[in-house]
Amino acid sequence: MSAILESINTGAPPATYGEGERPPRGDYARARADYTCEQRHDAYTAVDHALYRRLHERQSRQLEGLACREFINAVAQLGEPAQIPRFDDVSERLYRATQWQIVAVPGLIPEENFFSLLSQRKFPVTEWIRKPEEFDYVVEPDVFHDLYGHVPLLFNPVFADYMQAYGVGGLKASRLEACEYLARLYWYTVEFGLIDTREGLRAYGAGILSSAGELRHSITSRDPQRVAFDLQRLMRTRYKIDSYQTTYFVIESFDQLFDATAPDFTPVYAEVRNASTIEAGAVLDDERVFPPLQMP
Ligand code: HBI
Ligand code: FE
Repeated sequence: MSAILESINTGAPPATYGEGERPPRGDYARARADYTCEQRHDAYTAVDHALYRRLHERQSRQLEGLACREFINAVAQLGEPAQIPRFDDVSERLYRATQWQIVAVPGLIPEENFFSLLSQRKFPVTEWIRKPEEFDYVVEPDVFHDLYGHVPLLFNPVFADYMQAYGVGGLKASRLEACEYLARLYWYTVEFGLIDTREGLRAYGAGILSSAGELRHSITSRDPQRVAFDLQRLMRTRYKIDSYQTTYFVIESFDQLFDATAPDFTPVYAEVRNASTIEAGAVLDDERVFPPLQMP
């Protein structure tokens, strides 16, 4: 877990931060007990709005043939990118579609609070936006990553139910000391998941869909391994937080993802605990791997 998240989870800033890491951004003093806060829309500057628009337009130009259809169909629900959307406006449309809403948070929040919000069909969206010099990469999730990367798929009923089930599972995992396994599940599905469609491989993970470079890389590069989704195998697999992924897990459908995570995880945690950890980028003998997509 990153030092930033560590500091938020324990409430005390760690003695030292990894290089490039610094105290969490965002104004936590304004947050309520559940870590939500008001979106101060008037506080955004013209530079912030222009940056959001540039990020949105750059990403939207390259979705066709790389992002899953469900994502492409729902991006327009965020509203025109002329400025950073008002979360309440997006929530109105989202609630009508899948009874989800988005809530503003100052940044990364403790896992318990994160799981609790998801279990209530509330998606936490970071209020602040990166600086122009962070156009290509920002260490912590900002409003563009959370809003553009995560929110469109919450308009898909099956994925929306998966996200709530994930939150419910997370609250149980906290008691079972299995947050690390659930963090891997979040990472390899919600953040960096791929889906196999009739038209070929497509991205559905927010970390890919909000990244200028990783979207094409995840689908067409020969470097990473693309492995068929298997819950236990996934939970055994480490991930990298500061470079493109070397392993992606591929689902057949959002139904498969939801069904795989519907049963109680306790037996799965026991199997994972007794099995060896798998390094990112490794391929096991008998597993199905997917070739990269040949782009025209
Ligand atoms: N907080 N705001 C926010 N957004 C996240 O994506 C997030 C978080 N806290 C914890 C967390 N993600 C990860 O530990 C998940 O794997 C639970
Ligand atoms: Fe995210």
